[in-house]
Amino acid sequence: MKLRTFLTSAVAAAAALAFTAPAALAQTAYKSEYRMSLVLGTAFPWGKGGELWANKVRERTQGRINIKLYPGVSLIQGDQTREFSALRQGVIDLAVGSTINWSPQVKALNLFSLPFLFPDYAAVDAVTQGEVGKQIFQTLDKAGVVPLAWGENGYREISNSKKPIKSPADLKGMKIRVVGSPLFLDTFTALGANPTQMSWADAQPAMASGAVDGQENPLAVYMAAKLHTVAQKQVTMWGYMNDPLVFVVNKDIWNSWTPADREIVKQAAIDAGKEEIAIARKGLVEEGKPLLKDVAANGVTVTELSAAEREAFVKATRPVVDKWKGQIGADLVAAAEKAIAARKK
Ligand code: X2X
Repeated sequence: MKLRTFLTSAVAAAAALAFTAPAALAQTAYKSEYRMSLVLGTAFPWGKGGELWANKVRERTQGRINIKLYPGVSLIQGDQTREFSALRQGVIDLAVGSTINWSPQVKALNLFSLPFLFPDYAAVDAVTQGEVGKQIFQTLDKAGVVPLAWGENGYREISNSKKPIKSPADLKGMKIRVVGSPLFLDTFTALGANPTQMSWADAQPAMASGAVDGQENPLAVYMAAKLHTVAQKQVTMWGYMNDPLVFVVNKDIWNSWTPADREIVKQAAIDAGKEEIAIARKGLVEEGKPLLKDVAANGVTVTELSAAEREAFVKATRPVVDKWKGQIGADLVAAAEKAIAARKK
């Protein structure tokens, strides 16, 4: 081809491309596989939620959008605190992620980690499914991801290998594994414990070896991970915080999809989120909380607190709530408190 002919056709091709409708362009940019990050796999409600989402998207797009699951946050070598940055940077295409793990990057998400702010599931729903939830989604959007739906890891209960925890005094000096979020260090320090941050991947060997005495996670996680086999024979139901999950997509990936496909992915996230929340609450919302019996059946002592016993934990952690309100946003915390007070029980 002569140079002139080549240039002419190159210009023509560029012009044709420029006039192609954006939707058609986006179509050509679809990847053969999209990568979804998860901390916990499909043995857990969390991973199940990711799987439900991926399957619905594959079916409803007739395979145009094909999502592969990467549990154990394997796309970022198991370091769950890097998940949010990796999502923004495009190392991760989609995620079902914990508000705790993203809270160092998105301060508003610390709302859910404020100790004893959410007394029950109705309180959680009043916040996530209401105006405050929308506001948090706007914050996430500004932070560089596309949030689509809420899910739930669950109410985090404390376990340990030593003794029943009934008061802050029982926690004194106990080495407790916590997630990589500064608010957790404050909470457990206020309770007189000795908190130590580590990833979930490192936590289980640390429990097995006795390097840590205890941890806190939802009972569904405790059961699926069989934490009674790593010396965690004491569980206290204190319901100090609920850990919502968020279904999100990387912005560039989102923009590469047609509006119709975006709608499918969003609706699939909402549907999967609802199903996932029901799975996460299974055994805890029915009469007599049957999950507690399943836990006890493994030779575990399950301690339930009286209102007065629980109040001692609330009181001890009050300064943590006061300290963090400003960082989270006093208005946001006040709006959440108002929504909780007005909830339908
Ligand atoms: O690390 C944890 O404790 C876990 C699995 O619950 C989270 O990712 C927040």
